[in-house]
Amino acid sequence: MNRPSLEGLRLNVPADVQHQRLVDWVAEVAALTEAAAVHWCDGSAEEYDRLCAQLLAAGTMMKLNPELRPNSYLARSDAADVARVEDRTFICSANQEDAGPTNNWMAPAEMRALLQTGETALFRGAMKGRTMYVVPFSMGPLGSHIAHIGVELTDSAYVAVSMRTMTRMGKGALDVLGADGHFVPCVHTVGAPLADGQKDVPWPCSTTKYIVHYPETSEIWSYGSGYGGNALLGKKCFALRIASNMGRDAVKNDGKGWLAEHMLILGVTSPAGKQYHVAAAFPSACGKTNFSMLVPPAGYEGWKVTTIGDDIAWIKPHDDGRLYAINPEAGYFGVAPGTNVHTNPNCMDSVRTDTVFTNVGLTDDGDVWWEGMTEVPPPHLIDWQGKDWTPAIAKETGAKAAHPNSRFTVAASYNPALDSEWDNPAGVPIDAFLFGGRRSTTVPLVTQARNWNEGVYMAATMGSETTAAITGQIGVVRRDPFAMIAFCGYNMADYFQHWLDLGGKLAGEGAKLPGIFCVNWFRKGADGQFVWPGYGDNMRVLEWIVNRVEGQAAGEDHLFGVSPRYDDLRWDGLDFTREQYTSVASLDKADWQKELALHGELFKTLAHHLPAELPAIKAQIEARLEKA
Ligand code: SAT
Ligand code: MN
Repeated sequence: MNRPSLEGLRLNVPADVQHQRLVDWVAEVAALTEAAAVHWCDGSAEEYDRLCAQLLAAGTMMKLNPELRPNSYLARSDAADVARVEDRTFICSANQEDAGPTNNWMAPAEMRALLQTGETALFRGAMKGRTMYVVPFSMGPLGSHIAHIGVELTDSAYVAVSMRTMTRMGKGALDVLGADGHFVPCVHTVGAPLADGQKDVPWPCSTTKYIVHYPETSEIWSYGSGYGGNALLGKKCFALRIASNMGRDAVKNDGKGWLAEHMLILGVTSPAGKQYHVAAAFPSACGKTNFSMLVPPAGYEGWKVTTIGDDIAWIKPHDDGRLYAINPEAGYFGVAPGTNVHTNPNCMDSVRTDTVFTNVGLTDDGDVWWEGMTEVPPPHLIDWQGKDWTPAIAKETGAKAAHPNSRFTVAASYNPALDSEWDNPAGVPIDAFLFGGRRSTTVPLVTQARNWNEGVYMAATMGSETTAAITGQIGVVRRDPFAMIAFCGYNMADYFQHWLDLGGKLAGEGAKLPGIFCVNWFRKGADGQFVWPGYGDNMRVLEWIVNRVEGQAAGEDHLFGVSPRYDDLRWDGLDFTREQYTSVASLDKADWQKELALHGELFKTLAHHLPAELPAIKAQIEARLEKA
């Protein structure tokens, strides 16, 4: 095979790589970025250890006390590179209309000039002085018919080690690719080239950031950030923005297509031993990881919840008429603050060893700590910015030990609640979809849609109070349809249509569709405190949901769907009064008038392609509200 050799740069292509297109592309990007060296990742443990040692030497990571947190590291990012940058994220489809009104758009040629082809293009020379890592990965079980391969070229060793945890990375993915397999090309640079002899900083990044997707060619180009979804390109960029396009485009081939969703997947087994699968969409930092690892409360002996995935689901119709889901990821990049032995014991177990923590606090004995980990904070620690922190300092200045979007990165295999089928290439059949935002008012604890289209309406009009997972203002309600506002890689109105079409086609073939439910764990009382206990007690809602799927639970019809009355839920082991239930389950007429006006605003924004079914359902709800 032809092994191109760039002037002074060896491509170091492993002998068993047979994929000429891949090699040519690696050569092209190495030439463009003027990388100083190229390393092909094999995904081995030795390689992981070597890269971690390198990151220790560079000061990006430090080793935690091996007695307290074996084989684990703490990384601290640049203080300005701490979350996804939605205002710097672009969908560069040929026509702006295909990106739709909820995405930033730029014409592909214009963006390419800026990033790749122009004389001062940002990627030109962007990897000077750095090694370019070639990171082959599979999103989904190796060889699964639902899975897809990507290759990320990155100049960040932190990204390379994180990709090993978050995906099936290395030789296995290359083997699936073979000599001619399809892969999604993902190019990432921290955007901080090093001049000869220039000393590096612990967390290189740039103040200029571009997170760019070309849906027509399934390409991702990311510039300037080393953090999370900006840089681990298999996650939001590929598994949601590009994959949502792939799933919609597949309609042309098989008439149905598939779904790429911002959903956890869990298994729930009843005391009778029957297992159900639930896929649930919540915005970032609204408890997907906690819900996917739920431990049933006292009173629920015999029930078991197991994790298939905690963030993303790829869902495909199967010959038996059901929708099957895989988790395309292989690890968790979860929010640390608030995680503790009560809120998520399985997660605390998962991160006991072999974990990379980013932007949490460092205790004096070399362990990690974050807000909410223990009731009593340590008397002293080093905060996420490397500064002294004490409870007194925190009280005085409001300084956080851990950044609110600090994260742990750990392989799924460490999760004690991992479902035995989580790696099944065929996926698991979905019985119910849940959609939920963070709403202190208006939206009841749980509501079942009366049919598929009403469910699509619920998901499409979902709102949520913003969190620290994205840069920008926190706590303001924004519409977040399907929890996909930041992740749908094409026109949101067309995406609604895709959901409606898929349900319509499956129903037309006589399939029993999953039930669709809207949940809200976050209603607050007059005192500003959450009323619903949440976490393990969400099992009570989950029980009602699976019983509804079986046609065995009662509920009450209202303007929005069907919800349980107080006596339709089981309260064993919890002291939760009728009054408290009313305050999390009631529908207030004035609140709903305001809410429907906001639905109307969303529909106005999306008017151009909006499926007629949705305003029709809105009109029905309004008519019911009028009579209420
Ligand atoms: O940074 S990520 O996009 O990977 C995490 C999240 O916001 O859900
Ligand atoms: Mn997410």
